[in-house]
Amino acid sequence: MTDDIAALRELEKKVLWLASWTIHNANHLRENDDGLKVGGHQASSASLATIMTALYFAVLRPQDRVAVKPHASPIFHAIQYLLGKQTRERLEAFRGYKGAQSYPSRTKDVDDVDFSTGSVGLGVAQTLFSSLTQDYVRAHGWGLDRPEGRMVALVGDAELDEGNIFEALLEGWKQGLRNCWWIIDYNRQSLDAVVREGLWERYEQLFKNFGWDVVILKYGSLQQTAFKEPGGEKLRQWIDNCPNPLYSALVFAGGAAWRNRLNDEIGNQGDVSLLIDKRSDDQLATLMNNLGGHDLPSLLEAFHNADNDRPTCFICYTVKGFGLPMAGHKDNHAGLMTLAQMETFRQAMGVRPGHEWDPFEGLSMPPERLHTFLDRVPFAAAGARLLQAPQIEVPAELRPAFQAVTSTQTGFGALLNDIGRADSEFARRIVTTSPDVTVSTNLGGFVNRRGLFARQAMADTFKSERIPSTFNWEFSPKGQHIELGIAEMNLFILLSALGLSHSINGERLLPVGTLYDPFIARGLDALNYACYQDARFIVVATPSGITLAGEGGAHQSIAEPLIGMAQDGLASFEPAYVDELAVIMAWAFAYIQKSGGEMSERNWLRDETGGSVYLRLSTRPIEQISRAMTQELRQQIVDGAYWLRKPGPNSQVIVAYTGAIAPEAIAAVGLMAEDRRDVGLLAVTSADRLNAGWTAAQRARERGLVHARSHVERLFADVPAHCGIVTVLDGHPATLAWLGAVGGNRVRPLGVEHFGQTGSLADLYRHYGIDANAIVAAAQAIAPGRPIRHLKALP
Ligand SMILES: Cc1ncc(C[n+]2csc(CCOP(=O)(O)OP(=O)(O)O)c2C)c(N)n1
Ligand SMILES: [Mg+2]
Repeated sequence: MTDDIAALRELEKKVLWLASWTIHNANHLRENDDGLKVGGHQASSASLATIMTALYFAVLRPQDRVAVKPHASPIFHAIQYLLGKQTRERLEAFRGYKGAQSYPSRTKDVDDVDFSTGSVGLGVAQTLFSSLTQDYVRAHGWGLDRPEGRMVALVGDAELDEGNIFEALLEGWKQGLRNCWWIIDYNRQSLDAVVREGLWERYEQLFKNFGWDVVILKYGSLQQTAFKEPGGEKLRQWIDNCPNPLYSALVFAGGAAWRNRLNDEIGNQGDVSLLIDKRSDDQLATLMNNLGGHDLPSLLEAFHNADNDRPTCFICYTVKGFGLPMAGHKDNHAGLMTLAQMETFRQAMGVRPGHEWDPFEGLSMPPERLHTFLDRVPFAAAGARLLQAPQIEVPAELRPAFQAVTSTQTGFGALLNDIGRADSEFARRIVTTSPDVTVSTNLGGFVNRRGLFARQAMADTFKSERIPSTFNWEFSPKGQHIELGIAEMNLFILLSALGLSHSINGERLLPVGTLYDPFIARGLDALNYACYQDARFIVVATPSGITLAGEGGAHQSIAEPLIGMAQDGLASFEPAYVDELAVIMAWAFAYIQKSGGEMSERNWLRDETGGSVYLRLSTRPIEQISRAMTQELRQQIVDGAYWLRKPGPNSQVIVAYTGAIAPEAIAAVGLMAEDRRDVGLLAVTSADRLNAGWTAAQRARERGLVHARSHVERLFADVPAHCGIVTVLDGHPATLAWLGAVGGNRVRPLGVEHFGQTGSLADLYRHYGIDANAIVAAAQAIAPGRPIRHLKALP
């Protein structure tokens, strides 16, 4: 153990050096003419150097997973470099093209990042939901050949201002969270300032209230020894009473300043003056900086003592910028060391010029011993950390029975209910979740069949009391639905955790989450985060748009189709008919499992690379089309559009519609058939994929692949240039407005731009200009000809 501590002390020093050098190199030394010198790393990283040294080199096991505080990325990469998982080239290119990423990234870094971080608060919650996911997987009897891991978040103290952390905390308590550590880097500084006094007490109470153990590491071992000296108790009291800004200021000012201040305030109190006097300025500074979070023995003891599966919060007192000249300064967040400061630091670290990247340069322990130590680090013992899981076979077709008049939301419920009926591996791997809208998004049928998940079984009291109820609300370890509280942030972070199970647990899940479409915005950053990490899931957003009529403007979504188009890693669909939905869902369950493939030249989409899927559905019952599903139609639905009525060669106008306003589009085409030639009707099932294919095909042509054609270009191949296009959807009109640019046609995009309100469907469609009449009026405006007889005067 003594030997271990000695090696860890050496590595702590080395990690701090390498991280500081990486940042310095990126900001001062590398050829960089864009003038973008951004800090926010140096001081923040140094704050966690000791804690991360203790964790990665001594405490963590291969099965443990970590979300590293975003700005501690250089420390993380330095540790991986010492463990042989990161290259010097990438460290030299830190923050540069193809270099180590500024914030740890699962997909862009090569050194086995468990969870990406960047937008503060999200990585923290991700560990909690990953722990629940691990419980889910194991309770279903999967992955039992692997040891159970612990999910660990390294948390900035100001990061705890993010509300999503508390939303997660409450959910964790409800779900019986285990195996989760949150280690708070309590440096009492945020980006701009010093945090409020006494925050730790609030945190302590809060975490205890939610059933967590709380361990406070305030004083380091040097301080604890000093407190036992005569006068030591007075020193402790002084430390306890010292306001955060003053402590930070004195850390920055150094030993002489500590001496003056301590002498002024407690120096006349007998024994304590001796305690101060017998130390040099440097020794005094070392003592006062020796907070728990910078003391290896205290950290190791605390971590090793927490040898159980209880959720535990460690509040570790630290100094932001520890060991660097900017330590403690309130402005240090973006602080960079000057060339002169780095030179002094280099000398103090015993690093010779030209040997800055040598792993053991300047250390006093012989390299062989350090090698031997590193070879035995438990964390690195089990090889690659990103796991794989085989794909689950998905039925080629889903064929639910549905009514002649029905909605996509009802169809979705019927589809999942059908899947839930079968005893297949496919059905077993599906896990559904919803933030308190399970019943109102039609997941109830599936949940009735497959049950709710909880580690401990819980009977449905209504059922046991024999009170009739439509829904069977029984919890068991075999259940396949995770019921969440209302917080949409939690939905997306849980989907992120479930959707990474193949990589984290080596066991694939097929997650399906539901919520109301407008509330996507509520969890949007978490959705973006899930996609950024390449988590795989299907999110079903229903109901949507002003089609929600009577519910009014607070529940009617407008911008979501644009989110669906713009969100990377998410293929978005808005089908009008249930047979389309069935095709899309069968495709989606396979798509979320794909990885690594090339872009397809067929449609210029990344179908073989895979991603997540967003389905925007509706509660509006519409008359279904009775038709056979052909292979060709199936493919076109998935590619994004098909002709419901193919325009002739002399077509004057085309109506392109998406989603639940299909009946209005069909009616409009009928109304103008006598007065405009060859009217076409394009059913757009995915504006997102249609647009993405078009963009990619253009890019391919610009690179010389002259024959590249996207699906939409093929659809429009015979449309004459004079033909006008009216686009329409229950969402923002920009979603389809670009269609005019494909073949250079005039376009009039209809949709919803302003907050909705209550009313009947007819009232609202008329008011917002997406009813049949508005479509006809738009067609008349852009496709001149004789007056369209059926056009009524618009109100
Ligand atoms: C959601 C989000 N908002 C703002 C930021 C910008 N930001 C990065 S770090 C930071 C302050 C972090 O303070 P703390 O968590 O205490 O970390 P420290 O740097 O003190 O270690 C802020 C505001 C961010 N990364 N994410
Ligand atoms: Mg802080």
